[in-house]
This record gives sequence, structure tokens and C-alpha cells, in this order.
Amino acid sequence: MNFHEVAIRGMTMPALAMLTSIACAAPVTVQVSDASGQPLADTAVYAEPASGHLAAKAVRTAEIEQRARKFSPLVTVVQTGTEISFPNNDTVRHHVYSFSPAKIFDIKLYSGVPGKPILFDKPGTVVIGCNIHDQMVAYIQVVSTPYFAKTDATGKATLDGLVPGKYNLKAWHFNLPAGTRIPEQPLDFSGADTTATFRLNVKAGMAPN
Ligand SMILES: [Cu+2]
Repeated sequence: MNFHEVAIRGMTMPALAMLTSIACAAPVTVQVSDASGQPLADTAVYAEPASGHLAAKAVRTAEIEQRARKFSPLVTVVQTGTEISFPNNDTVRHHVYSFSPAKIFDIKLYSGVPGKPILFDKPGTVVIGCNIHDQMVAYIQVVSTPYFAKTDATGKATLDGLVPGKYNLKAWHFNLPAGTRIPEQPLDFSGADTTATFRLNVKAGMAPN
């Protein structure tokens, strides 16, 4: 029996009911489609509290692996302060780099797991590549809020754990035309189930540019 089981067994019923209601706080469901109305996967969706007050997120690590000369996942969304590691699961060596202002870095030719993860401490888009394999590309959207998600194949993303209040809801996709302001809309979250939709000026299924 682990600590959590002990804690839950020791709880009174009202306490358990409260725990359940906290765990099941209503989500914000966001549906993203492309210019022609098709579901758009791999879109970063995030809610920035209008008050500027931010709760911390517990998970502050992520991983982008290299396998079959590709980065996986293609799109990663993290909160500022997250460390990302870049394990190489290929037999060839890779040289991972970024020239993006939000995080400039360089992990020289390596195999296996590089010694140190990279800290992403500024919000923005980070495009990563490999010096050896030009076709390798991946995107990291660093956001200054713990409320974020990525759309699945049906174009849907679910934001959990928002406290009621006003937010700016944003949707970023790597195929948005360069220099475009990140599309946003106000979100007034009452605590009840909420849905929002975005239609972005991009084409679904288009190869990363
Ligand atoms: Cu490579």
C-alpha cells in the first residue's frame, strides 16, 4: 500500500467527495479548424489569465526524442521554466540547435542522452533543427501560463484546472503565416463546462515549413 492509498483510505466521505469535485473541475474544450473548416491537429492552445496572476504547474520537464531522423513530437507546448531533454534514439548522431530569440542553443553532435536538459525560460516560439539532417524540424511553444494543451487529430484540445475568471485564449500553429499575431479571444470562465472555437488561416495536413 503506498502513501496515497493510505491517505485516501483514511479520509471521511465528505473529504473524498470534495477531492472528486476538485479533480473533476469543468474543462474548457477548444475546437480548432483550418481555413477550410477541417480539424487542425498540433495546435498549441493556451489560456493566459487576464489578471496576470499565474499558478505554477507541477510538471516542469519534457522530452523531444530523435528517432528515424525525426524529432518526436513535432510540436511541444511547455510553460516557462520547463527543462526539455533531447534523447537521441538513432544510431546516427544529431546536432540539435535553435536560432529562435526565445531560446538560442546548440547541442553539438551527440549520441544517447545529452548530459544536460535545456531550460526554456522565455515565452515564444522555438524552432529546432539538426545541423546534419536538414529535413529535421520541431516546434516548441513556450507559454507563460500553466493552462495549455495541444489539439489532437480531431482538432480538439482540453484545458483543465482553470480557476474561474477572465482569460485571453490563444491558438498557435506552426503554419500560421510568418509575422502573424497569435490569434486570441477573450474567455470568461465561470467554472462550468465551456467550449470555444478557432478557425486559423492555415491548411491542415500541410508539411511543416
Ligand atoms: Cu540529425
